[in-house]
This record gives sequence, C-alpha cells and structure tokens, in this order.
Amino acid sequence: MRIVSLAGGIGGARFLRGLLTTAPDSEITVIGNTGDDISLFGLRVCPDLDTVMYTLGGGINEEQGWGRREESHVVKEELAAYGVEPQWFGLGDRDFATHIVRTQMLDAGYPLSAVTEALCARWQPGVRLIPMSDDRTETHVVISDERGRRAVHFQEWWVRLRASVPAEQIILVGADQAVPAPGVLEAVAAADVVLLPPSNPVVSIGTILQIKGIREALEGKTVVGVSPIVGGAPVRGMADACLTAIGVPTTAQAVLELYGPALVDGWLVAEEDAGVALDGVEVEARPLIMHDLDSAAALARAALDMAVRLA
Ligand code: GDP
Ligand code: FO1
Ligand code: CA
Ligand code: CA
Repeated sequence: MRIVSLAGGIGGARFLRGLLTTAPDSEITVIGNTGDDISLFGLRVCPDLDTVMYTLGGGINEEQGWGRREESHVVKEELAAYGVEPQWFGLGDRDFATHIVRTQMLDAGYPLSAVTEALCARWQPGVRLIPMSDDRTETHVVISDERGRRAVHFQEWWVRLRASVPAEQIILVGADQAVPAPGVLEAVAAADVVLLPPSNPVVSIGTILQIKGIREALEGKTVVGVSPIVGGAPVRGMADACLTAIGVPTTAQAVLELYGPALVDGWLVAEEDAGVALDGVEVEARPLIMHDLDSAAALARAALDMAVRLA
C-alpha cells in the first residue's frame, strides 16, 4: 500500500509513528511543512522536518515534542554570553549539529530535499520525508504592537509572543514562486490513499496546500483527515490563534469546511464532536487523543481503514 501523508510537527509526527506501527509494510511518503523554517546564527533550521525525523528516528525529546533527547545547551549559553540575539529560541547542542550539516549542504548547492534525505540516512525514519518545496518559503505574521503594524517571523509570534498578540494576517512569504519539491507530485499521483494527520490546519496543512499544484493533485485522490480540534479547542498548542486569524472558528466542523469536500473524502472527529457533518464527506467519531503509541496507532488505523474503504 502506498500512503502519502502531509505533516507539520508534533501532531503529524505522532500520527505517523502510529501509522508506521499499524502499517509497517506500507510505503509512506511524508510531505513536510517548511513554512516554519528560520535562519538563526547563520544556520537554516527546519523545525517541522526535524520533529518528524527525530520522532520517527527515536531522537526526539518526548516531553517537549520537539528538539533532541538528552540535550544540552552550552552553545546557547555561550551565544547569550556574547549578547547575541535572538535568545528566545532555544537551540540545543545536539540539534545545532543538524542545522550545521543542513546549512553546509545548502551552501554547497544541494536542494533541501537532498539535504533532508541525507539527514534521514542517519535517522532512518521508516518513511520517505520530502519537504513541500525546495524553494525557500517562510510564514510571517502581521501584528500590531508598540512598534506599530509589522510582520514578524512565525517563530517570533509563536515562541516569543506565545501567540498572545492577535495575528492580523498569516502570510507564506515566497509562496508565489515556490513549486513542489521533486517527488512530491509523483508520490501523490502514485498514492493509493492520502492521510491528513491532526496537524495545524493553518500553519502546517494550510501552508503545504498553498504550494502550487499540491491541493489540485490531492483533490484527485482519496483523502482522509483527522481533526486537530477536539471539543472546540486544539489538543495542544495555539492553533486557535491561527484559525481566528483567518476567520475560522475553532471547531472540528469549521476545520472540515476549511478543507472542503473537494479535498477531503473522510473526516475523523472525537466522540464529543459526533454531530459534525458536511455534504460529500463521510464523518466518523473515534478516540482522537494520542496519549501513547497504542492510541496513535489506533487513530492511524481508523484513518487508514476509512481511506481504503472510500478509495
Ligand atoms: P506543530 O508543527 O508542532 O505545531 O505540529 P502539527 O502542526 O503537526 O500539529 C499541531 C496540531 O496537532 C495542534 O493543532 C493540536 O491540536 C494537534 N494535536 C496534537 N496532539 C494531538 C492528538 O493527540 N490528537 C489530535 N486529534 N490532535 C492533536
Ligand atoms: N518551541 C518553543 O516553544 N521554544 C523554543 O525555544 C523552540 C525551539 C526549537 C528549536 C528547534 C526546533 O526544531 C523546534 C523548536 N521549537 C521551540 C518548536 C517550534 O518552534 C514550534 O513548535 C513549531 O515550529 C510550531 O510548529
Ligand atoms: Ca509547525
Ligand atoms: Ca477525493
């Protein structure tokens, strides 16, 4: 079975770990979000790609959900001692090595997809992980504060401001110029089914869908999505602040409508959201919380079974 999944960071990675557990013999291609990417201290950091790679490769900090396990922060402390900004983004020492390798390869001329493949040669995530695009895109957020109306990098809004300042606009800078990375459209065309994990519908899935040709390619496939919103709130993180920014209520119903019946054929909601319905979409209620590997595997199995039935 050939499965394509889009993915952001934590929600995507945990779902994929469940999918690999329940469907170990399938061929899984993951299209990763690179809108969160940021250059810091001269290094290119790709948080969502790394979260997927470390989670599936056994290197993730489980409590945090991002970054490396058994991490130390000597470099961060030394940079702070020089007064170098930003100090609000916490890169660990082990994680730094990933960004050094990535930046060295990018500077040598390798596209991000080739760099990601090289990094994955170490981590062996068990899936083929492809960035949505080799073209540089970055999510920026328009806010108003004491310095006036201005755009900040998504990470500054998310990590430094904890999304406490309303996002007036969320923009994927570079989206107009970006094309899917090699292998993305080919994997979608060859897929038996497509799964949308419970990733952030705006800055993870919504970002990937902005890359020319990806949404159109997915519309021709059988697509099953998992709601990241349970009982009117995100399961974790601040997706509600992202949804509010684009005028979408924080409900499983509204996220389904945002994706629309042209994209999704099936939609999994939590049992408490069992009333969700949309013409042209099959909706099933299932336990939606990934407490551990077993519950993540059961959720992935429910999504996969539904997709196979609808295909
Ligand atoms: P990020 O890039 O690290 O923010 O991760 P993703 O975009 O992949 O996923 C974030 C979304 O996952 C959030 O909106 C959460 O509500 C959702 N999420 C996290 N854990 C769970 C879970 O156990 N079940 C469900 N249904 N959603 C989850
Ligand atoms: N999230 C934080 O809340 N604080 C951090 O200092 C931080 C550092 C960081 C470093 C590498 C990485 O891959 C992820 C990191 N994250 C951090 C998570 C990341 O900012 C976001 O959760 C995602 O980009 C949003 O999806
Ligand atoms: Ca993300
Ligand atoms: Ca379809």
